[in-house]
Amino acid sequence: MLYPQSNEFRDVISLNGIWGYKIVDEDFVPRTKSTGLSPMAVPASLNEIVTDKRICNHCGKVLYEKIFSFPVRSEMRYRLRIGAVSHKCEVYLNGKKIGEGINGFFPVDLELTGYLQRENRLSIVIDNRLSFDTLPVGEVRGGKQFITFDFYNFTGIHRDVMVYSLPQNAIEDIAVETIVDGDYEKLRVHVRTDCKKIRFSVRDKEGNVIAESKENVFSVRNPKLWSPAHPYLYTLVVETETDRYEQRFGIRKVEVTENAFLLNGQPVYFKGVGMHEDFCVSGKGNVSAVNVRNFELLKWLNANSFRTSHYPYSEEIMDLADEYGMMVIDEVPAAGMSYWRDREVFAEDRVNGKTLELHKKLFDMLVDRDKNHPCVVMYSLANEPACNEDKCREYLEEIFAYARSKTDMPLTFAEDVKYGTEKCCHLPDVIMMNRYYGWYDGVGDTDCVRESLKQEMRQMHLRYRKPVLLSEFGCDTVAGMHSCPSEMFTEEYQTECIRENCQALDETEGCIGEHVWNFADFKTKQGLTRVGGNKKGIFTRERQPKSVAFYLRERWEKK
Ligand code: GCB
Repeated sequence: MLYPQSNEFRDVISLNGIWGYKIVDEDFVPRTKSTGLSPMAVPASLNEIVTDKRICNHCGKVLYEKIFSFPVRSEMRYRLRIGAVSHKCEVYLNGKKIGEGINGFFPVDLELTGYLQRENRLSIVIDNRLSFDTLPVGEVRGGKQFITFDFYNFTGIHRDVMVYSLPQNAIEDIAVETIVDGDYEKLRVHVRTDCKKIRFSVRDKEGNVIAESKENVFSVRNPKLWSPAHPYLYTLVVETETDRYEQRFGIRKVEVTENAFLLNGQPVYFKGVGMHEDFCVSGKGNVSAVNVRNFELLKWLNANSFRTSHYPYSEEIMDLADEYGMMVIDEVPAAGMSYWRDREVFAEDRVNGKTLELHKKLFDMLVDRDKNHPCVVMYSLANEPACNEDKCREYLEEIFAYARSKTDMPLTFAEDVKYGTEKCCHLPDVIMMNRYYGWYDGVGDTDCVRESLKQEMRQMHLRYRKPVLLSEFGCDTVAGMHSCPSEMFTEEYQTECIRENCQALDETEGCIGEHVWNFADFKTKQGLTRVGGNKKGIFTRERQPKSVAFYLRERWEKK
């Protein structure tokens, strides 16, 4: 599915801005214009905006409505695109249901042709409840949402909403496959359209045409490769008699060996962070200013990568990652599959075959959405599933086999169970380990960090003969809190703990990188260990540095 674009054949109309919203009953259907709506911003999370606690904590359905009109041209096709709605939704136009969304982190893209009138009422009935039939998973208990994952379960329309027009016989999809062939790079372009006559051309960064073809397989001479140091991007222009689409792409090759992750044939070390789409007031809403600020800070840190923990991020973020040269570990929204504590989570009445089917579908949707981004160097299939459970092994074996049948890209998942009890590390190409030595493990003790971490990573690497990446480590830190000697929650402790972790990694064979948890402080559900959210950020939620940022900036400059 292509991102909407405007040119002489296509148009995009934004529906962002102020919508009306209200809480609605279970069986609500927006047949007629609703009354009693209050203003709400789109994109944004309503929980960060409202002042009424009941609305903030509402678990169930919410109506969002917007009236719009524009000059409809009879020769065009029209589609609606909602970048993301958390979590499920039913979409109505002028009282008629036109489709639904099944997950909070993917676009909902629906046909509008034939439904549009002079004035239109777009109604989106959001269901924010999580269950074992959704991803991430959760459970409604006594009318309240129970979750085990550690980020706030925001409700809202989180990404851009637009109506876009397409010509008849539009170009429906483009996939650019790059194949290294001596000094040339062969491109194989897969296009979905009803048109037979297609022309391809490739423009370099300066806009010069460097290749043209009527066939879908052709060469680019002496290509400039994409990498964090040189994030070179080309533009492929696909033209038919009635349509044109410009698809950005980059040429790069990724491989995994026993000890290394190779980008364009060279070992690369991942320096970066796990992140969240999270900001004050906007919540999970896509805000361009915040996105650009985040990338400026990543560059300032000398980072070269991040993981989209724990769900796919907006397309705007993926575009910026291509441009800024950030390698992305692109994660499916499979979180919450551990720490249920009472009994196993992989069970007939919990994470089961139905969850797996959804998981497969979402993997397909992720690859379909992100396939042309050179920044994506690896897909992550889950965060911290209970991989000490036998049924989890069976489940992950299935999802890994499925994903491998769909992509050649390296696959991974983040695991957090102690060496010796893990049952799933034979599956990924790279073993991502989330470890909190000096925090959850060795509370207040940074002396234990170095040896414990080194030993566990070495054991993992030797047993599975795969590269290992420390995908989460860190400690909660209240900005501005200090102590000498260092104590937990102070900036001194965070720097000390992270330094100890990093030094262990410098001495660990097969270690291909470090992702600090987290880029910035973020909102979570309330809990005894969360004072105003998770405070493991290198930056505050407002995006100002804590002391550890200066340590990492210096370390990563040299690394
Ligand atoms: C983890 C999770 C992450 C949490 C983090 C923490 O292992 O993957 O989602 O936020 O720990 O801070 O506890």
